[in-house]
Amino acid sequence: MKINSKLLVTVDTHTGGNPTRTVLSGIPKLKGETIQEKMLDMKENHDYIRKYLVFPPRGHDVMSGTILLPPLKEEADFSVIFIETGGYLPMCGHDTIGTCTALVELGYVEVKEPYTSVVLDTPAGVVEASCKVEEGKVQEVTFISTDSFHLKKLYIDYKDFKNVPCDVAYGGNFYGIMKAGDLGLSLDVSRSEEIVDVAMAVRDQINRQHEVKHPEYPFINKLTHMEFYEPGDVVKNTVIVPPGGIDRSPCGTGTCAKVSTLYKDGQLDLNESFLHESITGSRFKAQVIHANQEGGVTYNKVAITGSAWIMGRHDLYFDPDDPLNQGYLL
Ligand code: PYC
Repeated sequence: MKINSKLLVTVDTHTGGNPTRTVLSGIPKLKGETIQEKMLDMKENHDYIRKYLVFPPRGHDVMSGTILLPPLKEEADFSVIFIETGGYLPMCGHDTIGTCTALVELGYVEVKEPYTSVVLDTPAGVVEASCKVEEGKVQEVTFISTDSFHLKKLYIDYKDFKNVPCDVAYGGNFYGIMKAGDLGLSLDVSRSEEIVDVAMAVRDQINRQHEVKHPEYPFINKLTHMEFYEPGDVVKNTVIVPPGGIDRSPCGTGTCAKVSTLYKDGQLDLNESFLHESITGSRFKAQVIHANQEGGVTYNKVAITGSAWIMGRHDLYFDPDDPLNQGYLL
């Protein structure tokens, strides 16, 4: 190995089938006093690292990960930047569950049984996670979301489908939530290409025609993810992540957006349990645990519970002479 190669050490987990590559070391010093500023510095000056980590040949279309940094807030154990093939996320639920599982099982935080607390400073705000631990193994992780809310209801014309309802809700990212059947879709793995194509077309149309803006964070200013669902006792969902992949998990922030919508519509009570099932059959449990009205918007704290598994560790060498060292996305 060349002496000038950089070494990035990662631990890889999956949460309900969706991967998280947690970067433990090897990241250059990022500029900024806050995690939002550091995320921006990484985006503007070190984006090659994200591409290197999540694009093929080291990643794939739904690869995502976390960059762990020393805590920038007193109450936090770590500050975290979330990355995926589409860019940077203010917050990610399946990554939170995956990273917390890795931090506890590998002893990066003080482990207490039966519950170990991990506090993450994320670009969307501070997230508290409680990990249920038995004999050193994390059974499940429950995290409390940053403020989640329903932004607006739209009615979309898409091809032959007219006046189709779409709830735009925020759970750490903005989601456009639509009933799959309203767009002639079913949440069947064999139709995944069609699901992705429709989702990205509808999302881009909404962004062209409507303003989607976080009231507090100016950098969260468009609809990034779509969420199709099929109703039932257990709601089946599929989140389509940019630039066009299907989340294998039920999607943590997407589930926060969904329960905020149900709560606003009076279809879910405070502390009522809600089950969300992904296209692969993996499940997250959710409940709105606190709701606060402000300026006509109901801001919710949502508790999300799910499980993750450690798959392995990587010593990844970044070779500056490798012509494909930033990977490629077809
Ligand atoms: O679990 O919040 C989530 C998430 C966002 C994008 C992919 N997964």
